[in-house]
Amino acid sequence: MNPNRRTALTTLARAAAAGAAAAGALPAVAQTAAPGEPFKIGLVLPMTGPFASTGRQIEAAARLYIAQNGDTVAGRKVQLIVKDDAGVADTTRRLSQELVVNEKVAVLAGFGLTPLALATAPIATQGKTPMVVMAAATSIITEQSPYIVRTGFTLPQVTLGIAEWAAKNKIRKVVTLVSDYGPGIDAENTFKQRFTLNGGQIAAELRVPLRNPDFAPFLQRVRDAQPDAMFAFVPSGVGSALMKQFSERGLDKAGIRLIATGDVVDDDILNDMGDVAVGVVSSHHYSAAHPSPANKRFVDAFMKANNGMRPNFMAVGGYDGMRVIYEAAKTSKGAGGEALLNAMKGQIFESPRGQVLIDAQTRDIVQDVYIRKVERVDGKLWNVEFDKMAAVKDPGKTK
Ligand code: VNL
Repeated sequence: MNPNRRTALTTLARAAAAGAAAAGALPAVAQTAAPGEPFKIGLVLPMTGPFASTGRQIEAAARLYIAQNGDTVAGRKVQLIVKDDAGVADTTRRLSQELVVNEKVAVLAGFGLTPLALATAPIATQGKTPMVVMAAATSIITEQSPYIVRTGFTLPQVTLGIAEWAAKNKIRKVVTLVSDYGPGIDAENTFKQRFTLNGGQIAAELRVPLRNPDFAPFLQRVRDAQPDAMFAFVPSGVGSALMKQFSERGLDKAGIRLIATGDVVDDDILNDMGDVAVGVVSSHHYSAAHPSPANKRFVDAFMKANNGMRPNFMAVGGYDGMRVIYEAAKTSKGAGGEALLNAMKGQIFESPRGQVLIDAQTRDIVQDVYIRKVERVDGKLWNVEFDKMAAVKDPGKTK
């Protein structure tokens, strides 16, 4: 038996035991909807505002999943309720509360950014409602409620790969530049730890505001430090602005390489970045160019259903999140609450990104992380995978 699968199965068995113990400890709640009532999924996303691309990708993926797998599960009609939080945490929390209290959703899902997920965690706990985090990627999120399950990724998980790659590829001195909030700090810390452990040197650590960032003064500082490379993390959608300024300020001409997490060379915007992106090496859990039949089917169907829009890693987090919800609903026979949550734990399946596991102890995703390089293939830019770290857990969880 493949060792990953063995670990996964052991984990699964332990989860079953943990689930049984937890069920005894918690007060019973009426979570079983009467037959004939819809199975409601509350999808809370930034559909407007600076992070609307994340909402657009996840909603499209959720709708694709339903179109492909049917709109009934466990004999109940699936009702997807999409709410726009515009990327504002107070709004996310209010909308989630309404979904739980008024709509009596079986599950909350979405959560485009870390502050939005953190604001909602107490609602999941109080409402005993499973909360599937499809996008937000700061390590600590899953620890904020026992009802949270994550189907996206974490920044420490995907940053290890590029830190290792850099140290092995003649990059000695690096400046880090990250968005100044949870996932950026996670990326900065992980990169620094792993890169210096392998003999690398960090010349400066720069943190750029999340909202309306002006990269110019920061890039000037990078230039002045004359590193071999700049390591960057910015959230999905923001990479184009960073990339443009990087070349306008002449950093590439000054011989400074750009290395990053895959968020920077996001498939949603990569093809419009132009030649400056060619050659950028990054590490991430998903590339639309991932060469598997399952991914090819996913990318083709997604593009066909969405006017040629290419799916990015957010779409995959949303698509797999729906899969986790559907399969759990089948196991729980349409019941919500604890039964639905427990049936999410330990799921193992082939995602468009490759094999994944929802770790039953941490409720976080375990997955392969790929090292990729931007290349022009048939006139289009793609993140072409050339190496991988297998079955990576969020290293943040071992602290
Ligand atoms: C987060 C992390 C958001 C990575 C992202 O894009 C991202 C987050 C909106 O946790 O806030 O690419």
